[in-house]
Amino acid sequence: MEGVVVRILAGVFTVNTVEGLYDCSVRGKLKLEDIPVVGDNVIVEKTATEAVIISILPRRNILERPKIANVDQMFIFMAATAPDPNNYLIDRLTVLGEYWQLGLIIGFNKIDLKKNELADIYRRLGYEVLEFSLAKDENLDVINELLKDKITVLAGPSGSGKTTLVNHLVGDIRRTGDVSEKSKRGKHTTRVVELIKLPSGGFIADTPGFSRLDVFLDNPQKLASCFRETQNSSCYFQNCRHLKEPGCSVREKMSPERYESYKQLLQEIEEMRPW
Ligand SMILES: Nc1nc2c(ncn2[C@@H]2O[C@H](COP(=O)(O)OP(=O)(O)OP(=O)(O)O)[C@@H](O)[C@H]2O)c(=O)[nH]1
Ligand SMILES: [Mg+2]
Ligand SMILES: [Zn+2]
Repeated sequence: MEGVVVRILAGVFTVNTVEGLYDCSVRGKLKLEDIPVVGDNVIVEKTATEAVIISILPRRNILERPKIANVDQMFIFMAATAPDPNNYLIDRLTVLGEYWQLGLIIGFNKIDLKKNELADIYRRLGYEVLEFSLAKDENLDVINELLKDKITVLAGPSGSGKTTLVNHLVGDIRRTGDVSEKSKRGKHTTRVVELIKLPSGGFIADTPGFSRLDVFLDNPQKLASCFRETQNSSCYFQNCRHLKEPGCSVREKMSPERYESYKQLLQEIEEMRPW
């Protein structure tokens, strides 16, 4: 029987199959080769007393942190305020998404509280951008349609409303957290990686991860190519870092806001692995 690993907790692998959810162990022989991760398509063998994962089907991709396989798209989930949106965080996540070749959706929740000003920057780049208020139940049809039959990871700051979205979509009561009055920041309420089955088909992962830039960019050209506005322009200079070189065509393609993020990311990556 085939299924998708939706949760791993204390050595128990929960697999979604056509017959429902099964708590499985992993066959010893398979463990020697590879351990299933959330999102894996696996073959489960069922006996009268237990269910065992006997093999893992080939992965289309695997994200490192949070560890999830076969991801189709990332839903960058921000709030118009509380917490305030931050274009560096969005850019960092779009870079991750482009690097992993995921589909990208950028959403701004809580527009009942404040008008959001960042949406147009990303619309101009050609991204799918949504603005909505979960408190007012707006735009859920559009979101449902975009998530249908896909594996989507939610990524965004604590308190933006990721779990609130999941609760709206599946009508399930998961813990949401208040945003602190004082700091206007969330409290990292969600802590485990789990795929949640959507009524319309597909899965969504409400993830606590994405705190680090886990991309293995071994040269600055690769970072620039993750800024989609530069994709059709190749820089004239070899090994250009697109910083001060006069006439650099890559730098010219980025807006000032995006270029600030590029410089910051470049610095971060260079500190991580100098070349
Ligand atoms: N005003 C307003 N508040 C909202 C809206 N959506 C969610 N909230 C509130 O925002 C707070 C945080 O929501 P959560 O869903 O817990 O946020 P989260 O992104 O899952 O946070 P972490 O799990 O900490 O990463 C809760 O008190 C929600 O009720 C909205 O559209 N408008
Ligand atoms: Mg949450
Ligand atoms: Zn250049």
